[in-house]
Amino acid sequence: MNVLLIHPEFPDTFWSFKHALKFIHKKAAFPPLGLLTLGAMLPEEWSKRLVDINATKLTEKDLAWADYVFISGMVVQRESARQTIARCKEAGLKVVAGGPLFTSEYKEFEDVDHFVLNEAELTLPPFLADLDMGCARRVYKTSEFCDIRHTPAPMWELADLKRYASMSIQFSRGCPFNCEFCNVTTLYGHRPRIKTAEQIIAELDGLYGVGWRGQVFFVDDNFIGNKRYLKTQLLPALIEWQKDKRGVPFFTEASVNLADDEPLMQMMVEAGFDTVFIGIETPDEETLAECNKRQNRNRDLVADVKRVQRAGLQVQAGFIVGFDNDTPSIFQRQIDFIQKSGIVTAMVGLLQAPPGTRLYERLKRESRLLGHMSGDNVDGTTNIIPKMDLDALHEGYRNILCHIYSHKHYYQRVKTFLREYKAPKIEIPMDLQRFLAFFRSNVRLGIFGKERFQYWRLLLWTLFRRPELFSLAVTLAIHGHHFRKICELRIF
Ligand code: B12
Repeated sequence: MNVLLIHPEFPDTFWSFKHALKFIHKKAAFPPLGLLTLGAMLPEEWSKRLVDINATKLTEKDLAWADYVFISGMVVQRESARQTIARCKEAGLKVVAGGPLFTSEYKEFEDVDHFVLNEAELTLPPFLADLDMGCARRVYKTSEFCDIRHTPAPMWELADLKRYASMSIQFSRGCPFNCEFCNVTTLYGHRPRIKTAEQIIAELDGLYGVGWRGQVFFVDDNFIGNKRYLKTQLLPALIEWQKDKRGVPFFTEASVNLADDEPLMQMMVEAGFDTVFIGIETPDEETLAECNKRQNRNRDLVADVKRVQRAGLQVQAGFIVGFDNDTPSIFQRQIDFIQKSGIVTAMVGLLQAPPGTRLYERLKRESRLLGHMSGDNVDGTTNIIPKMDLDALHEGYRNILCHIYSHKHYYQRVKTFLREYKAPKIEIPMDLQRFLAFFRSNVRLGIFGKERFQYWRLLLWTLFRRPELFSLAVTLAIHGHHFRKICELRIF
């Protein structure tokens, strides 16, 4: 059996990093971890090929080779998934679909032969058994959550690692919190399920063994969901692992209560973490109560962010406008918060209601739903009828993005951040590619870019004040270029 594992294309979005990837000659930011993991669960005797359309083309030769196609994706890849499925069906192939897009919207994909939904650890074995007996059903799904201590390590060898800017690895699934707008608990459960430290070390060894040097993203919904295990098992094992390795820094996602735990932050930094994505959402106390983001309440969130930065973790964060409680003053308050906290990568979106969330159910009851969400939470669209006038909301949203990603304010924010940030423990060594990226940024941003004045000023400032953060300053300047392109494309 010849199987093609296909990952549809991401549109040009905030998280695609397309305009930044050009500087480092990479095709995509992250590999499709779901498909690489699925590959390891399929029968060993099957021949497998990965086609990540973000990194390579799906050719006629691939289609002619295959007997079956296994396609994955998230909602934001909907359009490319549709086109790809149509192509595969035209080529006479059987299509099996799974992953978050299909788990959320499988009813809308009529051409797919089999849906193997939710976690493949649970739904794939019965599908494979039925397929073997020639009686495979159309839909396999479950409301249970699997024990990921039995999840196999991803088949890294299926991916051409050179095409990616970062690698991904997963330690846990699920989140102990219950924010009204988030579908993580529906999809992955409330009780964080974890892999063992041994599994993670084996996965990292696998990556290191195939030659990976560079960032590794722990794609957990909330990395600190089980602090005890982190402190006693995983982080000590990672600290040990790093001792004889070079150039593999980590980053992840966590809740803001990380800021309360100095020893935990220190251990994470010691283990090689240098960045963490945190859901801040809003600086407004009442709005935090509205969306049940209790872990963010009754805090000085700016001080929390600074504490995490000072510990040695760059904070990236998500923000949302369009909550019922929001008034027109929220736009300036979000801007002030983002600028003051020095959160360089600030993902600001309009409130959307993903199916399966408590928000979705509430707005359905209130007849305030408008069909599907786009899946891109930074494109200025929403699938809800907000309380605030929609034009005012759009205008305010546009103002936030125009402000925080304007040259002046973006570079100002980078500087605010670099002032606080404790330099990371692990450096990715300078190689030809990174040197060329520096050269390209000097030309594109420093000579032809409208930001050339701010660009050189930042580099000079960093050189004199924080020379150990120089390469990070260049990276952030390149990211700023990407974010501005996305803003220009969408809303300016
Ligand atoms: C890493 C990640 C990203 C990376 C993407 C990396 C990449 N190339 O895939 C980045 C940072 C780019 C990203 C961005 C976004 N993401 Co994201 N992301 C994740 C995250 C945290 C981990 C994904 C992962 O690798 N999981 C590990 C693998 C092993 O799990 P998996 O992919 O689900 O695969 C399992 C099953 O689904 C199944 N499976 C998967 N594929 C297939 C295929 C077949 C055929 C079969 C049988 C089974 C199967 O088997 C696997 C093993 O169980 C998930 C949350 C999560 N816990 O999964 C959100 C998640 C996928 N993201 C989500 C969203 C909404 C987004 C964003 C819109 C913004 C945001 N809020 O983060 C953007 C959109 C992207 C864009 N470009 O605009 C949603 C998707 C919802 C949906 N229904 O589609 C999720 C589920 C988080 C959430 N809160 O709901 N994301």
